Amino acid sequence: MDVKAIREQFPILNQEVNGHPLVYLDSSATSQKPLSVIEAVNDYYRHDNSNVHRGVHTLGSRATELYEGAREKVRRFINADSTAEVIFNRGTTTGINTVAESFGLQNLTIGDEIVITPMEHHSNIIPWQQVAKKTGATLKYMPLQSDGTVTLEDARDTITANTKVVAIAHVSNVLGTINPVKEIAKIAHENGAVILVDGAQGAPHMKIDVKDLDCDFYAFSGHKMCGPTGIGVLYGKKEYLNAMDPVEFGGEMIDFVNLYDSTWKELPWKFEGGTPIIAGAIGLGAAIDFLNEVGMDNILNHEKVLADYAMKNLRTIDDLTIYGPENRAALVTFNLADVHPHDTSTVLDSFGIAVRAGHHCAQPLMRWLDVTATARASFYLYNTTEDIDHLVDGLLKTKEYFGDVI
Ligand code: 7TS
Repeated sequence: MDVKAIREQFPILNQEVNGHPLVYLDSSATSQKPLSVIEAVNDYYRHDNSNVHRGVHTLGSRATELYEGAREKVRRFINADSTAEVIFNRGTTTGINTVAESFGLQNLTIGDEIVITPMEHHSNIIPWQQVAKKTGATLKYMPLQSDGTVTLEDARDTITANTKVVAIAHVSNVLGTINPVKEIAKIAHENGAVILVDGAQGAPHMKIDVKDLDCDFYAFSGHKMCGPTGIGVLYGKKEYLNAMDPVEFGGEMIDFVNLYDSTWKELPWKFEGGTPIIAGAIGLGAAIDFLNEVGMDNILNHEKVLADYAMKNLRTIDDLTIYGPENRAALVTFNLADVHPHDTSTVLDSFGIAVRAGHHCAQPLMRWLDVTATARASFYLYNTTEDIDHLVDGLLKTKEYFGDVI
């Protein structure tokens, strides 16, 4: 993989921040965008902007073709059977909320169980808390091992015949844990439950085959995979999506509207009420073209090298606590002695190094780790081992700066 050539596709990376070349290590929060994505959105607004699925004028047809063409690109990217199973929305959060509000409220009742893990992002906790409150179902947590992994044995113990939904992150945005979602899907199905995979940190970094994983739902966000903000995807198996009620009602999603009753369009439009995120979907299509050109396997291999290099080198820093398992995705969450992670990230920023600090929308996991917050460096296809050298150097300087605290 020619990382230098890849970096040239990302104009934002070519700048100085606080007098230093930018070292962007916050791709788990949002990735940067290549020129082809920026241009696809620009071209759409310059030449083709129109609403979709309405009227018959030329711009409308072009916009519809581009929008539906992007859906086909997503279908191929995740190997779904049909574009009917690819719903465009605002992102992972919206996808999980759709499944919770629709499938969850329709199918769960007292005595049923929802199984999640303590490593989930708030987006994959709160919707299920709400379903549990509204239906009387019980929310259960699979335990975590001390390194922040789940075992299949624990999955088998936690998922029972009463479990109706299992919802789990493909990859933890804090620990970098890569969960065995294919095996957990099998356990869920053996118990008659459906499985939703939160793919926010999975889809950007590895080849996703929803048929091979055999997950019933897979939610992800365009902005973390080189696409624009505001666009996301919910994949769902047709048999479930067909039986689910829409959660947003209005234009675009209806077939017939009578005075007191209405009927819905077929999939996937039933779940796309209102004017959709047209430019976002087109941008996501361009992002998928870009990722395919680089190759998802190449991206994964590159990130594995970065993750190993980061672990090896960060470990040489005394007083740095690293959280999560050895075998991990390309992100490292840490704390430097008693220095508050906000202070660590502020000092790093003064050297042009962008990392995220805080609870990472995973407060239950912070409690499990027994910390209030952490700092996190996360990597993507445009990062290099030199970026990690800068991070290590920056942390050593941070340590020096806060010497009296440490
Ligand atoms: N699930 C996981 C595992 C995530 O990492 C995130 C975002 C979401 C869901 C929500 O995605 P959204 O696009 O709907 O907001 N994670 C992060 C992060 O780690 N730092 O900023 C956002």
